[in-house]
Amino acid sequence: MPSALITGITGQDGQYLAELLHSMDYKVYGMVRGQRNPRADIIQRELPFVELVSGDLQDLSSLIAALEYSQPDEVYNLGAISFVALSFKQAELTADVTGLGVLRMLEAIRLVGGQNNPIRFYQASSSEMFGKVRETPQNELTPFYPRSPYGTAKVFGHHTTVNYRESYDLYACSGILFNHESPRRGIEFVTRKVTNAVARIKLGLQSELVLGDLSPRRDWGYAGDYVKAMWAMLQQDEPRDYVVATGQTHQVSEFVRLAFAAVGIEDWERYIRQDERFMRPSEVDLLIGDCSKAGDELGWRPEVAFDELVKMMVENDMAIESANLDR
Ligand code: NDP
Ligand code: GDR
Repeated sequence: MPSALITGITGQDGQYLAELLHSMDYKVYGMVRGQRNPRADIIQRELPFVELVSGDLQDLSSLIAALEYSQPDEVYNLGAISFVALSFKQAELTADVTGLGVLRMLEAIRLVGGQNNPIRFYQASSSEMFGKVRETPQNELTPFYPRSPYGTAKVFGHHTTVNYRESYDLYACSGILFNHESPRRGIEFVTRKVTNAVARIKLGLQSELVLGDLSPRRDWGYAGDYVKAMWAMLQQDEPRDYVVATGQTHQVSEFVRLAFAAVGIEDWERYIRQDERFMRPSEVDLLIGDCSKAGDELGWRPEVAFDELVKMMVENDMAIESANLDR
C-alpha cells in the first residue's frame, strides 16, 4: 500500500488530495499544527481514513518526527500562510512558514530518507510568483516577478525545491498552480466571499457586499481537478515542474456578476460597495496560464468550466445558508 504525508491537510487542497489518494488505496497521513486545532476535528469527522500526525512547518524536529512516524512514499507540502492580503500584514511569519517551511521539510526528507532517498516531494508553488507578469500567457519558463511577501516566499520555496533536486538527486517537483476554488475554499478568498454573500443577499440575510479592486484578472479552475495534477507529477520517470491552469482569464467583476446571476439577480452592481480595506499595497493585475506541458506530459486537463465552478459554489452556499435559516 503506498503512503503519503500531506501538510496543509485542513486546507482546501489537502482535503481534495486526501480523498483522491484514498480512492487509489493510499494510506494517508495528514499533518496538523497546534495543541487543539479546531479544523483537525473536521478532518476526523469528514475524512476519517486520514491519520493525523502532529507537526509544524516552523519546527524542523516536528517534521522529522512526522516523517519517521509515517514513513511516506510521497510528501505533499501544501501547508502555508496562503492568503496574499495577510502576507502584507504578517510578512515575517509568511516568509517563515511559506518560504523557510519548504527548506525545513526538504532538510527533514534528506535526513530521514538517507542515501538513494525514496521519498518523492511535491511543493505547492503558485502563479503569484509571476506577479507583474513578464509575458502572457505564463508558462514554466516565464520569469518570476512576485508582488507580495507571499509571492516572494513562494519563489524561495520554488527555487529551493529545484536546488534540492539538483544537489541531492531528490525526486522533488513543484506544481505552479493558478487559482483554484471549490465549495471548500476559505471564506477569506474573493470567490467564496462572493458566493457566500450572494447566498445571504438572496435569502435576505445581508444587504451589501464590500470588496476591494474588481479589475484584476485571474485564471480560475476547480480544486478537485488540480489535485489530480499534483499526484500525476509524482508518478513520472523524472521530476519536473508544471504549470496547472485553465488557459482562460476573468475579471473579479465577472465572477461577481455570474454569481449573482446564478440566483437570478441581474442588477448586481447595486449590492457592491468598494473599500480601501480590501485593496492591496501592490496588486497582481493579470494571470493566465499555459498548461500545455502538463497536458502533453501528464495527460492532465481541467474538467470543470468557469461558469460551472461559479454555479457549484453558489449552490453550495445557498444550501448552507438555507439550512442555517431553518435551524
Ligand atoms: P489553505 O489556506 O486552504 O490551507 C493552508 C493550510 O496550511 C492549512 O491546512 C493550514 O493549517 C496550513 N498551515 C498554515 N500554517 C502552517 C504551519 N505553520 N505548519 C503547517 N501547516 C500550516 O490553502 P489551499 O488549500 O488553498 O492551498 C494549498 C497550498 O497551495 C498552499 O501552499 C497555497 O499557498 C498553495 N496554492 C494555492 C492555490 C489556490 O488557488 N488554492 C494556488 C497556488 C498555490 P491550519 O488549519 O493549522 O491553519
Ligand atoms: P489571490 O486570491 O490573491 O489571487 O491568491 P484572492 O481570492 O484573495 O484574490 C483574488 C483577487 O481578488 C481581488 N479582490 C479581493 N480579494 C479578497 N480576498 N477579498 C476581497 O474583498 C477582494 N476584492 C477584490 C484581490 O485583490 C485579487 O486581485 C490565491 C491564493 O489561494 C494563493 O494562496 C494562491 O497562490 C493564488 O490564489 C494563486
